[in-house]
Amino acid sequence: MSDQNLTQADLKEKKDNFMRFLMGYKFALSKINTTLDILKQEFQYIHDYNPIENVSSRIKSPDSIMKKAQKKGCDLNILSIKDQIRDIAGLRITCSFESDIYEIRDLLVNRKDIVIIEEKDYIKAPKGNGYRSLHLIISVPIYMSDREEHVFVEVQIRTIAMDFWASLEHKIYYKYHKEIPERIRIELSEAATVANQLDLKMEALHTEMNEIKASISADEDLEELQLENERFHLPFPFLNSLFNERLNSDNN
Ligand code: 0O2
Repeated sequence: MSDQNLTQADLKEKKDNFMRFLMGYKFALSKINTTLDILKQEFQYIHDYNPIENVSSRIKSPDSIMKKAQKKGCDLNILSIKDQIRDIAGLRITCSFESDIYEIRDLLVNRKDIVIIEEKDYIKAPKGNGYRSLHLIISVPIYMSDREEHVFVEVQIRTIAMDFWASLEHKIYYKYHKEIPERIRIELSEAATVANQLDLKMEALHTEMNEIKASISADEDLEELQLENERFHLPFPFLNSLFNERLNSDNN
């Protein structure tokens, strides 16, 4: 049957199939969002700190899917699109510090149900314009009423500073399709370097404060005494004098 002879019912069936196809991506995104929620709560409980500042997700519009497929020379059928357009579902995780990016990556990698298909590290090797982020293409199983499927999801993990730069760079160039003036390109790249310096500075301060906090909590542990199920406060001057006493008795 040629496309011209399609009936309203045929078109309706195609639309339904496409709708179910997109729903698969929606389910995959909810699944990862739930996974991230669990990781967030676990992390908060274990480390008393939440590395995830924000999570946003989107499904590519049919318009953008079609444009990307045409650009890539991909056939406009569901199987080819599913295989070749791997960012139909996109998820962006913004974290506090650069080291959090790799922690989150590892937490995702270690999940049995998620398979990492591709990884692009634009942090270790930033793009020429200064863009930095960690990109993963992951494969996620989803369970429809009549079948199990695996769909690709693009995950971008970045710090607040990386996100600030990328969002504004996108806005600055929005709807501009000509050659970018050299001076603006250079200044944007310099701004990316400044954002990176800010990341490094904040991470160093965070590490230093963690060390200070760890030593304080070690002191607090010293001042707590647990006898069977009862907790007592052991005043530091008292503890200190006990220590001196042992030294004195050793000296005698
Ligand atoms: P949108 O609307 O953000 O989703 P591919 O997706 O494989 O065809 P590519 O370039 O190999 O294309 O993928 P890559 O490098 O993983 O980058 C894809 C996405 O990363 C982009 O999505 C952007 O979201 C982001 N990105 C990559 N480079 C830049 C950059 O220089 N500046 C900014 N602001 N974002 C960038 P799309 O396709 O643009 O669309």
